[in-house]
Amino acid sequence: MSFQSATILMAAINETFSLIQTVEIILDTCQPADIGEFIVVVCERSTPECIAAAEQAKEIAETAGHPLTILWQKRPFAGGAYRDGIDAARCSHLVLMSSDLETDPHSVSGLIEMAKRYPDDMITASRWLEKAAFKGYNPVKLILNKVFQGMFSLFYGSSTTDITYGFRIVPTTLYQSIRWEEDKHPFFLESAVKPIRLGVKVHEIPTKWVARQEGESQNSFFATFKYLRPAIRTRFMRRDEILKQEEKERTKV
Ligand SMILES: Nc1nc2c(ncn2[C@@H]2O[C@H](COP(=O)(O)OP(=O)(O)OP(=O)(O)O)[C@@H](O)[C@H]2O)c(=O)[nH]1
Ligand SMILES: [Mg+2]
Repeated sequence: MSFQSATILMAAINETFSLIQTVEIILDTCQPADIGEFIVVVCERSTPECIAAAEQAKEIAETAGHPLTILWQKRPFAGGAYRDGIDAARCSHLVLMSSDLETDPHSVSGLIEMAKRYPDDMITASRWLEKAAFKGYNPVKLILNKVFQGMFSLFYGSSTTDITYGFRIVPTTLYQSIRWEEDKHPFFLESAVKPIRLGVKVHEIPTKWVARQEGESQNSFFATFKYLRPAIRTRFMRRDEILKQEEKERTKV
């Protein structure tokens, strides 16, 4: 497979200017031909200001010649939002990111460049490749994050340094062929470990993380521990348990 263009997928619940800036920075820093479409996933809990921002972002993107779909999610929670977006994506590659500026939109062009070089692989942005990449991260969570990263990469025999961070580019068909299970934030981990279990190669690019300036995270401190479940479950899953039924029939695994 080769890189044709990217679907930029982000969910939004309480973001306004962060969502608009995310779209604007991507339009400013990426080659226009590389951006096939934007999908912004919203739900009933998304604030009216957030919906208005999504509509404004749609106008900005479409004026620049890029379709932007505002998708009302059917599955619940953060994982459900991204899973609905994955089903709707139409480009060869998919960028998974947030709309709260905690996934630096300046890194999208770097992810796309790597996807052109390694179109069959997963390229993840990592906050652990350069010093002082975290700004405003809860110090206790930071230590926990480092410990989790070490544990998970050892457990999976993978050299990835930021397996819990939901900021990456993948071949769209890869994500569409996987049977996803997590509805909530642990989906961000599931969406890294299932491809790894399938033997997909991973490359990383460095990125910086700055705490959101508006709204609040939908993930509580204690919910972080729920990442352990998909991490442990997936480690022992067979390839045919990870893939959807129709994909199993197609590839006869
Ligand atoms: N549509 C939709 N978007 C959501 C939902 N929950 C979270 N989001 C969005 O998903 C993205 C990531 O969610 P956050 O709650 O910021 O989580 P996080 O930054 O990964 O979590 P922490 O770093 O652990 O705080 C943000 O852009 C949110 O707006 C949801 O239920 N529905
Ligand atoms: Mg966030």
